Parts: sequence; C-alpha cells; structure tokens
Amino acid sequence: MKEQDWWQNKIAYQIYPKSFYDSNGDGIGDLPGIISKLDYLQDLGVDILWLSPIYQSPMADQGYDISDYYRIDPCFGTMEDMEELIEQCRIRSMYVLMDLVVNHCSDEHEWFQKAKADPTGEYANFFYMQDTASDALPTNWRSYFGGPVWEPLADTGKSYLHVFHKKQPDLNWENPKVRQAVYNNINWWLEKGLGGFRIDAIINIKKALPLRSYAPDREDGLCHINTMLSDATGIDVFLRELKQSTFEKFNAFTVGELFSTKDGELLDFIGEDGYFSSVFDFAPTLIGQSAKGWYDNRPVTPEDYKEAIFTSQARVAGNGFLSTIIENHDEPRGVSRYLPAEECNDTSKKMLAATYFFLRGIPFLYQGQEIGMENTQFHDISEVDDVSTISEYQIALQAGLAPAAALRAVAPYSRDNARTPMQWNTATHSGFTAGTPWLAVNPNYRKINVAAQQEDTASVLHFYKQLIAMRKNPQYSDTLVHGSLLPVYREIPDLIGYYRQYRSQRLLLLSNFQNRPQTLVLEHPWQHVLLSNLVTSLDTPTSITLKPYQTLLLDVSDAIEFDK
Ligand code: TEU
Ligand code: CA
Repeated sequence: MKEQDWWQNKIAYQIYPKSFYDSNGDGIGDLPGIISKLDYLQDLGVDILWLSPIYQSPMADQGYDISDYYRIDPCFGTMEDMEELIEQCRIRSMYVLMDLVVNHCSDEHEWFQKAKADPTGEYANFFYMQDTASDALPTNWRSYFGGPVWEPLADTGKSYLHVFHKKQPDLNWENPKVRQAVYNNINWWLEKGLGGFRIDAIINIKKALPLRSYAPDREDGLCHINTMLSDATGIDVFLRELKQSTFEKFNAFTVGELFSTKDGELLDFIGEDGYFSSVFDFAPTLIGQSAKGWYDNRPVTPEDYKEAIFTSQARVAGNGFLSTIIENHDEPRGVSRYLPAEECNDTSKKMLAATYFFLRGIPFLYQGQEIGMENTQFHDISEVDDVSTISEYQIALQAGLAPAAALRAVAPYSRDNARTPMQWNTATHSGFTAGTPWLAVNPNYRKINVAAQQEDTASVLHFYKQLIAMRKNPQYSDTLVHGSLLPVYREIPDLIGYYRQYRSQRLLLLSNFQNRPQTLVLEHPWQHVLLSNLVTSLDTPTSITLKPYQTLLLDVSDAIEFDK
C-alpha cells in the first residue's frame, strides 16, 4: 500500500451551521455554538468537520449564494470566531472543511453589481450575459430549482445565466480572471489552516459551448441541465488547474459533489492523480427519481439500495476513495428514505448505519444522523423554507395534484427534513435555541435527542460510537479502510453481504434488510463476532439465523495465511 494520505482513515461529519446550535438566542445556529459542541463531536470520534457555507450571503439558497467569499456572515459570527473554531479543532486533532461554492455567486456580490452597472464592461465577462432583446431565450435549459436558467437584466436587453436560483448567477469559468480570483480565495482560506473543502456543484462549471438548446424533456419546452452537461467537454482543464493552483500545495482533503461522471471518467476525479481526494457516492439518492419531478418518484427497496451501493463500489474497484453517506443537507433523512416507515426503529436504523459504514470509502455522518433523526412533518406548504421543495410542489400542482396531495407527495424528499434543528435534549426547541428557531424543530425531539441517548448504551448514538471505534481499531482498520470489497450472497433477496479483505484478514458484513428472520450458510466459518445491533447467538460456525433487521460484522479470516 502506498503511503496513505492523512485523510484516508478519517471519519467526517457534516454540520449545517444554521441548525446545529444557537449560542445567542436569535434562533440561528452559529460558530460559537459549534465551538461549544466540539467536545461532543470529539467524544463521538469524528475527525473531519465539513461546514455548509457560513460566508456573507442574502440566504436566497441558505448560504449557497455568496456575496463575499472573504467574510463570515454576521448571523453565524465573526472571522475571529472562525479562526477560533479552526484552532479549537487543531487542538483536538480535528480538521475543518469549508464549502467551496464557485459555480455561482450571489447577485449581491460586488462582481455582479458591477456587471449590472456596466453590462459591456470587464465584470460582465465574469458571468454569462446574452442579448435577449427578442423573446427567444439563448438556451432552453431548466434550472435545478425549476423554470428557465435565463433572467432578464432590467433595462439592458440582456439576460444572465443561473442554473440554480436567479439570485445565483453562474460564474464564467472560461474567463481566466474568474478562475484566478477563485484560486486566490481558496489559498487565502487554506493559509488560515483549513483541512480542505467540500466542492459544491462543481460539474456545472463547464458548459457545452457554444451555448445551445436541446430537445425538451417536459411540457415546459425545457430540458434538464444534465442534457447539456453530458455534451460538455474540457472540465479537466479547469479542475487540473484548480488543483495545481491551490489544494495540492497544502495537501488539502477535497471531496467533490457531483451526481454523475461520464463513463470511464470517475478515476480522473478520484484516482491516483485525480482532481479531488474523493467524491460523494450519490447513487442511493438517485434511486426511484422520476424525470417528471419528485411527485412521481417511487419508494426505495432493499434490492435497489443493494444494487446502488455495489454498482458504485465496482465503479471505483479500489482505485480511489468514495465518500459514503446516507443523507446530507440536500436529502431527506436516510432512515426515513431507505427504511419502511412502519419498520423504522432503533434496530433497523443501526442496520442501515453498519451497512453503509463498512463500505470502502470515507464515511460521512450528517448532523443528527448519529441519533437517528427522522423526516419532519409539514401541514402546509407555508411551513416549507426550501426553494427546491417549493418548486417541486408547484410541479406537482401543475401535474394535477390537489394541494394536500402535492404536499404529501413532495414532503418526503424535502431538503428541510435535514435542516430542522439538531435535537439536543427535551428542553424547549430541543435545546437548540433559547429563542425561536428559524425552522421548526421536529416534534419527535422528546423521543429522539442527544441527551437521552448519551444515557442509553443501547441507543443509536452508542452504536455509531461503536462503528467509529471499530473503524479505528488497529486490529481491523487497515482492512476497513484499504481492504477490497467483495459482494456476497447477492442473489438472496433483502440480504446485503460483503467481504472486506486485506492481506490475511477477511471480515464479513451481513445485514438482514427485512422484517423476517433469514438463515444463511456461511462460505467461511466465523472466528469472532466483532459487532452486532442485536444480542447474537450464532448456531454454528457456518450456519446462522439473522433476526429481523439484524446486522453483523464477523471475522471470517481463514486460520491459514493468505498469499501476501
Ligand atoms: O447542490 C447541487 C445540486 O445538484 C442540487 O441541484 C441538489 O441536487 C438539489 O439541491 C437537491 O434538491 C449544491 C448544494 O448542496 C445545494 O444545497 C445548493 O442548493 C446547490 O448546490 C447550489 O449551490
Ligand atoms: Ca445564533
């Protein structure tokens, strides 16, 4: 094994600052709040903290619309708070990643303000500005948040491109001045001691040129951005320059957010000399998605989930590191998405946790996942904050659903499910704030909260601590970090089994992803039971009966030495 990179054996934790902990009672989570919870995170065992954006922002897309890349938004605190957080993490041997959002900025950024003031001046070329005196739009691409990607610039006869919200104008990466300005900012932050970045929506920076329309895929005459992206070439030039100008000079850890790569290109992104250290495995999040919209999505089955994770593992085939998740700030809660609602309990939550956690890759936990937080409830669309949910609700109405049915159809996929405040204890607003939370706390907080689970050694929280401790156990960490992954018993419905193999060690993860027992004959007799979510009495070394939603990590190494 080549000298391992510092991040390969680490566990990462995503914080959504606005909903993590509010230290000053304004109902908004903040940096001092995060600092006050570092001991909790260190005790959990996580090493890397990824903070969703805390830069100055008008919050049109909850901070993913940045108006100053060099400032901390006052709602989160000050630059001194940020420097203190980095220092407090360093003292605890923890690393901080910030969110690099450079496909677009905010329309309130000075660059865009200058472009608006002089649409033929220098800053106009920081964006995609097109003459649209006539009604025809330059292209028929659909924004990720619905509607056309072109927004008229008042009184100029021009429009500008935004693949996300209209307050998020796309930066023109073809312009070397844009790229250099981005690199300068990245290096400025890395000089401050960041461990690296999570890289937002980065696949969108390279547009197919010249800009053109594609066949519509819905009644609205528009097409999905992915249709254009699949026609784009040359992103490698930008990403290689980006890495050489910034990350590699600091040995930074970088994890890209991209939902798809062209066949054969994944290892360009995360291989030996890849653009990034890792990319997220989003395959499970794409299961059941309909081109028509969320209202038409279908539920996920255990077999879907099994297929998705093994397909991703096979694509990498040990030649790079994926970052594995069951949820994040853009997705519903994993336990509510991948487990049947009527069977979503501590046992099945732990089964799901172990199943993803021992895959080959860097495991990311999202805030609240460690206590099994679930989707929240919406009674009316007015309770929803998330722009993408509101857009999908409109799409459902246009498809003919009545308001109540439309809300019921899109709510399970809402990003707000992941953005309700972290559930700390049974105090008002679950101990998140002494004020009024910016988004309502999930009403189940009295049942699901950190304090209750810290006292309960059978809790989901304690199980996550066991998972993390297992990955860090010197006896098994080489296998769990670097070992090959070999699916097994793939033909058995609702059973997920895989070996992790390294040198003379072979471990077996088995998860009975159903509410019925399942008996199994093992290929290799088990030597030790390393971990389980249920008290286990294994029948014989080669025959076991898994209880409903039981997960097991077994040492099934042969007594004989493997060939080295
Ligand atoms: O998301 C990128 C992305 O692909 C989104 O379209 C995502 O799939 C969508 O929000 C799901 O509903 C990143 C950030 O993670 C997201 O929070 C931002 O809204 C988006 O970029 C724009 O910065
Ligand atoms: Ca606050």
